[in-house]
Amino acid sequence: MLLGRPGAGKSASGNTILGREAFKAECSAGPVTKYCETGNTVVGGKKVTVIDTPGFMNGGLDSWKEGVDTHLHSPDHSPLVFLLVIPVGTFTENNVVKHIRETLGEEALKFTTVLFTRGDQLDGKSIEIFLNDNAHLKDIVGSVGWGYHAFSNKLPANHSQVNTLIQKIGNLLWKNAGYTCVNEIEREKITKECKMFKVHQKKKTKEREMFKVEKLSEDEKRLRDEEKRKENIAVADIQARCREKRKMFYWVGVFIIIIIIICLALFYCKEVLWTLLEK
Ligand SMILES: Nc1nc2c(ncn2[C@@H]2O[C@H](COP(=O)(O)OP(=O)(O)O)[C@@H](O)[C@H]2O)c(=O)[nH]1
Ligand SMILES: [Mg+2]
Repeated sequence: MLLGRPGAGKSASGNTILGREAFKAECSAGPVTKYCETGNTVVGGKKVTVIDTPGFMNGGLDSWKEGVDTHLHSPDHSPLVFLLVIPVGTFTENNVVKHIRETLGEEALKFTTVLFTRGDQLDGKSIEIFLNDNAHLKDIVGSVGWGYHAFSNKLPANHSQVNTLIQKIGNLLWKNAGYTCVNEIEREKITKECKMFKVHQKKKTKEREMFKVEKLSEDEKRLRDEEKRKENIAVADIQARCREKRKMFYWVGVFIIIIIIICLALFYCKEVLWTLLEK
């Protein structure tokens, strides 16, 4: 995992190790890499996963720590080795070691190598002579467990620099098994968290499925109610129309009966009416 300040050359170093432009590396005032990214390759027959990080932010989000957690929480994770990337000629790396120590514990420094970048800017000076002249950087190198290495990312064709680094890391892993977590208690805590996370995931999936079934039956019920309501309205409508028709037939019947009665009355009373009129 590549650590260091933004602009130190982490992404460029990742690309040099991978032998391709896997990560975006460019000169910028702010951090170019926003999240942890990984790339895989095989060097000297060894599978290597490079994790590029946004690096140390001044008072910002330490997403590189999230990257460490994600890696350690992933099943079958391989041990981690940290490459503390520092460009030669930088004198502002005061707190990097303190930062690693405070975030991951002293143990993490055991699995750290300082990776000097911009080796091409040493003007022919060897990295050893450069370090001898710089007490502060010498202190940093002295604080980490696995020395230093220099890269010239502007000379990616120089594979020997990558091979030497991987060999160095291979020795480190072989001897110390790498940074898996701070201690046994921490290891147990992570395993527990991992289990809890899985249980939580299962519970969430179950809840989601239940919710889906409930929602489905709720939708079905709503549909059925709606159909029933429409049916009731239609029936009520038909009944109302029938009632209207019955009423109309009733009054027409009454009217016809009255007319018949009047006609019959006129027919039977016509004699009487005639005599009355003749008189
Ligand atoms: N000359 C030279 N420039 C480099 C070297 N390594 C990185 N750089 C440049 O430094 C700038 C920042 O590099 P980058 O990898 O993006 O830094 P990061 O923020 O730490 O990932 C880019 O312009 C790189 O080309 C190197 O070894 N030599
Ligand atoms: Mg970067």
